[in-house]
Amino acid sequence: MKIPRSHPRHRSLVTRERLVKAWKAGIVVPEGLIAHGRGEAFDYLLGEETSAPALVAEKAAAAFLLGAKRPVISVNGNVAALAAREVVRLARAIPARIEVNLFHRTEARVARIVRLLQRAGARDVLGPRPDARIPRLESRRALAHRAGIYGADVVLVPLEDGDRTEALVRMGKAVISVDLNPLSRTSQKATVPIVDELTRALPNIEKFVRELHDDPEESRRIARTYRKAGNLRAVYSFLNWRLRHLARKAPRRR
Ligand code: PTJ
Repeated sequence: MKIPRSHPRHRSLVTRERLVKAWKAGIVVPEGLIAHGRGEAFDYLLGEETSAPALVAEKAAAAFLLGAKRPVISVNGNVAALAAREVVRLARAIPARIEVNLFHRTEARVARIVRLLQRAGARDVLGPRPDARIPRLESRRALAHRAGIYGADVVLVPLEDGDRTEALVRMGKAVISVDLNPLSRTSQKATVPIVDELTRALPNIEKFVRELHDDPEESRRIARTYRKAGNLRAVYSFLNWRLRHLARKAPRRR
């Protein structure tokens, strides 16, 4: 479907079309379309812009990734469809490994997502033939690589489900999430929850990675002084401010 450029929701409609196309191509699962709708609803409330607290979390994420010995970026269907290029650019800047890890795992879909990432410039993508299991995780998301998520010290998990975030934290890893829902179990359980839209968050993290690359001392300071509870409180305050602002702007009578 051709979406007119003049449509006030052009970007949102294009993104939706992209996901539907990716669903038809066997990259995204139908559940991924539902997840996207949920994300969009939160993005409306957040004003469809990166908030100041999200920016703080993105800088902290960059610092954690730069301080890691074995950083890994986990990719699922939605992430591949919306941000394959952004993932590859970020992985190169850190540098980090990329692993395809799916909740609704089939080997055919893993292979398709690996190919998509390769077309976006990725090399040595992990995902097929996993050789480890994340303990106490029943879903097929438990299948992982020793050279990737299983052995990582810092894992970036965009659009995650809470179970795996919790399981990875239990393994002693620092988990960075990207999830527009500040109330999700993922946002609650992650070490560094980023409440922002994926395609805004990844380039922001990359920008901070490039800025902090040559300043390890500042990077360490940022990671040390980051406070998750305070940051999430700031996200709630921002939402509160947004809603009050909208209430003030709303017409009093017809
Ligand atoms: O490809 P698979 O098989 O691994 O499955 C991927 C999905 C996304 C279906 C799976 O991980 C899943 O079920 O996720 P959830 O539990 O629905 O959580 C997805 C979260 O991502 C929700 O809390 C949404 O608010 C959020 N979200 C959706 N789209 C975006 C987003 N957050 C940031 N940016 C988005 N574009």
